[in-house]
Amino acid sequence: MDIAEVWGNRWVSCTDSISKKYMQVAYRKKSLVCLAADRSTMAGLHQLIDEVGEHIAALKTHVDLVDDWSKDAWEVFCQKAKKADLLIFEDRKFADIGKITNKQMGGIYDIRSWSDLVTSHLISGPDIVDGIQKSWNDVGREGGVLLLAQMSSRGNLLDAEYTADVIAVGRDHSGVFGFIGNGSNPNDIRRLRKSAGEGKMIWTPGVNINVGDGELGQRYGSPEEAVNAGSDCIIVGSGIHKAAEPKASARAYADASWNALLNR
Ligand code: 5BU
Repeated sequence: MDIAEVWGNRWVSCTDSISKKYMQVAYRKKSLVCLAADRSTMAGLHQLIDEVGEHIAALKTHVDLVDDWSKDAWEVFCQKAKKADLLIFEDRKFADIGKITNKQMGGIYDIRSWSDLVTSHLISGPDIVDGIQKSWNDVGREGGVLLLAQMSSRGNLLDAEYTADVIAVGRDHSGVFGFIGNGSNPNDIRRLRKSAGEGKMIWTPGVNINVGDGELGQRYGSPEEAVNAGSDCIIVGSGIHKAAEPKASARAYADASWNALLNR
């Protein structure tokens, strides 16, 4: 099957360059997996790319949880991620007003200089997206914003009305790459896909082969069901980085997500 057949409507409707890039990487690697690389040392992070890089399409980071972070070490790490054909996604969950978020893309971590994607809440209004886009623009780079339309954690306050408001802004905004959906619940994903239409990505955390409740309010749904319901990328953390054999586990998530896409 060629790439247009594999991705179907999404290939036709998601025309921005980062969506196309993601779909191409996923197609090359036969994997719709974004690894949530939640390790707190640089060595642990390097080890993850070495072990599972070939089975994942994107790498999600929390740059502020790395104990031995330094600017130089991070640069080397990002180069390694690019060499491994990975999109780099900082899950920063911005929430401030546009002009402050614009500055927070710089600062000590300088997220604008290495991220291809970032997450953002829309609680402060639509200018946050423009603030983020301006920061990439300032350094001559391109990036995409994933808006939190839903979350995977128990008791979160993103209700159906809020989700609809986020979609209404994000659907037609060229700076919005797509939406974060609740990977733990296929019905939530299905509803989100229905109102978001075909023209935006839906990426879903809260995915694990062992479904059910996780640590501290996290919830998990199955990789196949998430993709069947309309997710374009499953975000998997501990299911891979805490597995006894991360490589075999990454492979299993890649196969599950890829086969589900082919069936979809
Ligand atoms: P886990 O180990 O697969 O539970 O890791 C999930 C990751 O996804 C972790 O980095 C979270 O910050 C991230 N996440 C999430 O779990 N749920 C959400 O709604 C959002 C992000 Br948004």
